[in-house]
Formats: sequence, C-alpha cells, structure tokens
Amino acid sequence: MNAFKLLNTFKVSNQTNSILAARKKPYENPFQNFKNLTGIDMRATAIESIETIIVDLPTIRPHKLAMHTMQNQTLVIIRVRCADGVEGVGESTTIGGLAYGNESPDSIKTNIDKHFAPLLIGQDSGNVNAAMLRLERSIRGNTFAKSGIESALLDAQGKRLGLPVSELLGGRVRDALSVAWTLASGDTAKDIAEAEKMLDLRRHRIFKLKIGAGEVNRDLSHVIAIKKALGDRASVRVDVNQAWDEAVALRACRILGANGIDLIEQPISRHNRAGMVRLNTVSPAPIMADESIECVEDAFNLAREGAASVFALKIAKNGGPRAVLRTAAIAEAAGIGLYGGTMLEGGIGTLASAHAFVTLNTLGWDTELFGPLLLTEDILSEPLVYRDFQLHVPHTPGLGLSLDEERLAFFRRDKVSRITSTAVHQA
Ligand code: MUC
Ligand code: MG
Repeated sequence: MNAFKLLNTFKVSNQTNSILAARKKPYENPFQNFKNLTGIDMRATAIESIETIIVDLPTIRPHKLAMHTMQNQTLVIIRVRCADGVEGVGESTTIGGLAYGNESPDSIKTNIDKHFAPLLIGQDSGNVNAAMLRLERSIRGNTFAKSGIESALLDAQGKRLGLPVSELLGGRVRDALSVAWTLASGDTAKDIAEAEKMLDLRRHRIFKLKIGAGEVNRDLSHVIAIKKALGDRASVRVDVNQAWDEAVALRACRILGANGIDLIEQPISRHNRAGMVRLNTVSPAPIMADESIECVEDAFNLAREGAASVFALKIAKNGGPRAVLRTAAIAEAAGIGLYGGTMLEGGIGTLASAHAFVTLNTLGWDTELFGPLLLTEDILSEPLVYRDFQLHVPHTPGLGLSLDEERLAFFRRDKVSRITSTAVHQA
C-alpha cells in the first residue's frame, strides 16, 4: 500500500474525521487492540485529530521587556482528540512573535498542522514516550510546538487513567508553588506601587524587574530604588533578556549584587557562553540562564562549562513537561539551582509547567508562573487558584482544567479574521 493510501485509511468519509467512530465506548479497556474500518490493527487510544487554535488575549498593562513590549498575549491552543472520546489540551506560547525565540504562534500552528499531525494521527496517544520519539526522529527543534503536544498527550492520558499529570510524571512532592511577579511597567513609582499592592494582597513577595531596554545607569537606579522601597519584605531579581554586552554586565552585576539583588537573569547574549562563565565567576549575585537554554543539550553544556548558577526551567524551551525534567536532572547533578520559568502562558501552559515543577526534589528559587494573572481574560471554565503567595496545583485528572468553549470561540483569531473579511466585503 502506498503512503497516500495508508494515510487515507486513517480518515473516514464523513466529517467526524474519526477512524474509529463505530467503536467509541469511552473508558472501556482503552488499551485493547482492534481493527479499524480498513482492517488495520489499532488501539482505542489512537489519536484521531489534532486541532490548533490561535487565541489573542489582552494584558492588564503594557509589559516591557528588553526586546519587545507586550500589549497582548497570543496563545496556541492544541486539542488532541482520541478514538476513545478523550481529549487532551495543550498550549504552545511564546513572547512577541519571533522576538524571543525561533518559533512564532503562526509557525507553531503551521508546523503542527502540516508536519506534526500527519506523524501523530493514528498513533497511540497513551504512549507519550513513543509519540514524542516519533516526532523527535522527524522534526528538529520546534520545542515550543513539541511542548504543547506533549502537554496535550499527558492531559489525555491523565484524564483516561483518572490521574493528575503530576502523578504521571512520577508523583508530586508539593501541592503549591511560590510565584514571582514581574514588574515591567517601565516606571519606577508605578512598579513600587504595583509591588506594594501584590504584598498587600498576599499574592507575590518575589519580584522580577525587566531591564536592558534603557540606558544602563538609569536601569540600575530604577532597580536600586525598588529594592530600597521593598527592603527585606521581598526578593528582588532582574532579567536583562540578553541586552548587555560583557563589559557592561561585569560592572552592572557587581552594582546589583552590592545592592541586595538576589538573582541576575540572562545578562548577555546566549551566544556568549564564555562570557557567561566569566560573569558567573565574579558576580556577587548568582547568574541565571534563560535564553541560553534552548534545549536539554544546551543545559548540559552550560552545566559542564559552569556558565550559570541557576537554570530557568521552561517547558516550551525543552519540549514539554517531561523534557523539562531532564534539564532539571542535569542541574541537580551539577549542583545548579532551579527556578520554574514561564513564557507567559495562559492557564493551560501554566498548569502544564506547574505539574512538572511540583515533582521536583528542590526548587530553591521558586517559580514565576503568573502568566494568567497578566491577562484580562482566559479561556478556562475555572481560573487557576493563587492564594497566600502560591499557585495551588489541582488534583483532578489530567492538567485539571476545562475549556470555556464560548470564550474560546470569542477570542480565537480566525473568528476575528472571518468577521473582518465579512465587514470588508460589505463595505
Ligand atoms: C523571560 O524572559 O523570562 C518571564 C516572565 C516575564 O515577565 O517575562 C518572561 C520571559
Ligand atoms: Mg527571562
């Protein structure tokens, strides 16, 4: 049988795109094998379809990073539908189109639709190892897209087995995660007021300041003023997003360390690894690698060279909740501290990260899983629970969330473009 025919055996002629429509009896021994409509041996947990949806959500205020100012956030939602009726949901999200990494929301959607889905349709959704290995063999990089798919497969398997994703990952050792907040309005007084509000609300007592876009001395004064205002009531850290060169960073790291700043994230380009090693040797405040880690192998090389004292763990930059735990294992073995990072995902990506982070033995620098709180809207039926400075991670099966279909329909980008094209047509 040629490849085209084989691919078509996975499709049925009606609109359900179901290879197993006649057999859909959810949860009845989903691991049993049986023959599909064309006689091919299949599992009840086979992947039937993969849908990718781009969603644009407004932020509560402009969020200023060295390379981009966010006015909204774009999520790619992934729905993996399986033959037993189980659906897994995942999210692939980045910051500022292509400003942060090698993948944009548009490339993530196109690549999943065109390259990932054909490899996965008909495969066993219950075997996450095998599914991800199949992708790994044919698709280089694209860790953001892989992360959303891996999250969705874990969500599906958790729902099927009645287990939270954290338990599929070996079991949680904590139920809640302390969460930092990023001060990034660009205005010192506004940032101090925002930090005070967060302390009052008992929502955050760790603050990350986004610097690097402005003149360095002004940035340093801004950070020092905020630390002075907050004193010992908060941990203050900075993220430079690669904006400095090594000479500037050498001076700035000394000043920041001397003024009580606890952590300095990605001060220089990810390409200057030797410079990161030199900075990490002399800086009084620990250096954290973020953009330097684009895959698990990067983490190994950074650890080997001593280029950072702390790693920002991000599911998107490693290829998923399981993949990020491999980076964490490298860090643990090398004595490198761990920080649970974010790409400012919405609720789905945030929970996918959280389920991985609750399984870690140590998480000395806590997390920054505040993405949903930066958005004025979400597309989940129930918001995530932030209380007493922590994100509380659900015990319900899968990622522990459900989509609000009406809100998803409202915020999906293709709906907006349909409306726009109708309006243009009428005019
Ligand atoms: C980054 O560079 O770490 C995380 C928090 C935030 O405000 O931006 C992100 C990305
Ligand atoms: Mg960062």
